[in-house]
Amino acid sequence: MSSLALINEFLGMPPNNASSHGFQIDHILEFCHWFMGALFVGWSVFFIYVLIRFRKRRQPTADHLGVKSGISTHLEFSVVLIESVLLLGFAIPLWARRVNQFPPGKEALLVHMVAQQFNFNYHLPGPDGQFGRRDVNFVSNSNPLGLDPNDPAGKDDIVTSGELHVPVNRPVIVELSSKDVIHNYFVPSMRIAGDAIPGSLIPIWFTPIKTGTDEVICGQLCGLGHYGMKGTLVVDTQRDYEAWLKERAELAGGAQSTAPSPSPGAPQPQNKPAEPAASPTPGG
Ligand SMILES: [Cu+2]
Repeated sequence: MSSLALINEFLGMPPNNASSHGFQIDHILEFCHWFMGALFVGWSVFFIYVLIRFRKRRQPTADHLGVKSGISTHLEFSVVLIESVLLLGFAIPLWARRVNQFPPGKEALLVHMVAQQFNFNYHLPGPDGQFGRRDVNFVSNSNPLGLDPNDPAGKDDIVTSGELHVPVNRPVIVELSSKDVIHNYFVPSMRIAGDAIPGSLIPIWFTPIKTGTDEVICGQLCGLGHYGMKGTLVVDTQRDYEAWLKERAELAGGAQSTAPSPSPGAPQPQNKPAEPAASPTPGG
């Protein structure tokens, strides 16, 4: 289940699958690649055969009747049949489970991720489980997500940049949005990716099954610094995760007192602030 098929390894899939659903993605990729490989070889052989069999020297005039046997019809029908089974039997149900069957709100950890050129920012609700209001007018260098300093729900919120910690074996829902252009939140080892689009909230979810450090990369060409848009996802044991959370909460508590005043001229494009009510699974 955890070892990667030869063809996936050959095609550059990261071998370490660290999420509970990842093996399903690996299986379907493996099957598709073998099937496409077989089609490629089959059609190539047929193409070369036709070039030789119907060369000008042997076949000076065209045959206007063409092929009479039904083999090609049967072959093409089989290809369509296998592709339909792949699509309707595997790909669409797997996709539907990813986008429709979210884990219940209480069970899952909900995190907001707001991308920007060229970084991943995270907004965590803090001990009260409620996300504070975000507004583009509050965005500044020291307040990258524009947390409203007057909102009591945001007092204990945690904002981090670049690195996110999550506990192992607990579903994580990450709600994606962006401050500037379209980015993509891609965690190859979790076999998950989702676009981060200004003005939209797009939830993705996964359940980490291995502790360790995983790479997060931006999967959309988002500007000159795109190549360097990387982050870190650290999967901790429950104890380590709580220790990290406590440490971040203490840091956030210290930063609250220096919350900046609103700067209406902040050079930020429009970004719909994330309302906890708009989330599919309100935190807490
Ligand atoms: Cu990006």
